[in-house]
Amino acid sequence: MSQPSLTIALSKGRIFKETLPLLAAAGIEPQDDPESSRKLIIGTNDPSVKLLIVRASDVPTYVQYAGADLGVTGKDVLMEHGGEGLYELLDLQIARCKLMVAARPETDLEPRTRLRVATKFVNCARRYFASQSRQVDIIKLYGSMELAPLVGLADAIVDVVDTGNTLRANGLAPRLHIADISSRLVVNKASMKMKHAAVRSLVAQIAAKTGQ
Ligand code: PRT
Ligand code: MG
Repeated sequence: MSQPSLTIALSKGRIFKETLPLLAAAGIEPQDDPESSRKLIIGTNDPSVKLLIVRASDVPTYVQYAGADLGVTGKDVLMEHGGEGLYELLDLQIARCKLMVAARPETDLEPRTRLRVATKFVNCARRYFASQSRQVDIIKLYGSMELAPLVGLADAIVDVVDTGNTLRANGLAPRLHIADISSRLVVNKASMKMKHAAVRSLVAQIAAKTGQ
């Protein structure tokens, strides 16, 4: 019997770049570079494995609905999505950053009125402040969150932070730590059953590379 095919959803940019050595450890080499190619389905040297190039925040959705068998996605994106329909298989320990509350250094984060928080991570933000027994007003944004406190749209933002340079360049500072973030290998629940051997073998080779 021929091997079942596997599709892996991932985003171009940092996740693609940092996933390449892990795929290589499993003997998988992409046939195109998503940075220069316009193809959304990229073949590999292994005829049974294809890569799907999707928006970072769409990876869990593709995997949930079996648009892809597997996916590589940040824990931030996974926390925001909720994780329905998929299993988290491995912490790939790549694309590390922190999910933080950031604001101007002088902003009182415990004001007498409700704090206004701008973010694309509305579920994460709501859960975090609820866990602190804080009522906040959440304003959904899709990008450039750092601008919101500068123009009075919000008191604070929730965003991922790596070096902190972007915050600093905009007069903001990381203030409250929500979670340490790294990318995860996720699998569709049905694919885990139907393609168990192929998924297991891929996971074992990647796990060996990450030292797990
Ligand atoms: O860009 P797009 O809107 O399509 O999606 P995305 O921004 O979610 O995708 P991408 O590829 O930028 O990030 C994918 C994943 O990488 C995220 O989900 C995180 O898990 C992880 N990651 C790691 C980061 C960063 N580090 C990071 N620094 N994601 C985003 N950033 C942003 C940060 O918010 C800031 O705006 O990069 C900018 C530079 O960060 P500093 O702190 O080094 O200045
Ligand atoms: Mg980005």
